[in-house]
Amino acid sequence: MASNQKNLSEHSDKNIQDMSTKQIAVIVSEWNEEVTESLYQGTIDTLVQYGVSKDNIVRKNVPGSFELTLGAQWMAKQEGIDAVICLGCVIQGETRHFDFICEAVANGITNVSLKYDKPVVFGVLTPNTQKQALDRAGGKYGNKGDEAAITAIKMLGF
Ligand code: DLZ
Repeated sequence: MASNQKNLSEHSDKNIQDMSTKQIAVIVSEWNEEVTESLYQGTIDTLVQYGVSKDNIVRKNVPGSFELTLGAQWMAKQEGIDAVICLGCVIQGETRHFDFICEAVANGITNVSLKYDKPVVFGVLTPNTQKQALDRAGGKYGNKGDEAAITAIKMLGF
């Protein structure tokens, strides 16, 4: 289902457990900062809403979405970290950069998750335009940051 048919901020409350002792790393790409800061805000609001302590959330920035994988690996290998959320926004341009970055991040994050046996969430928007990105970063289609947070929470309650 496309995200213009589902509000990214809506979710069921299944598989939600006590989150008060969970430690979550949130990695934020600095490219398309207006979008990624909104994703971050949505992520934090949802984590806190479901009982994650602000003191147990570690934020790290990376220059672009391509670097999310290594950032995720550095955080996932830390014993105290229970889940990692990766936030980025790759906007389709006129070159094949888009394809290379999206594929590398999707594969990279999957590998980190399997290697460290922890949820590593793909909170990366891949729109054609900045407007489509903003529509999904707190706009009319909700916030992918909310979705990323609830995904981490549900996987921790698996
Ligand atoms: C180079 C680049 C381009 C063209 N576009 C984006 C983008 O839309 N979103 C994003 O997060 N990062 C972009 N980058 C930067 C790459 O992710 C990466 O930081 C650089 O290629 C350096 O490795």
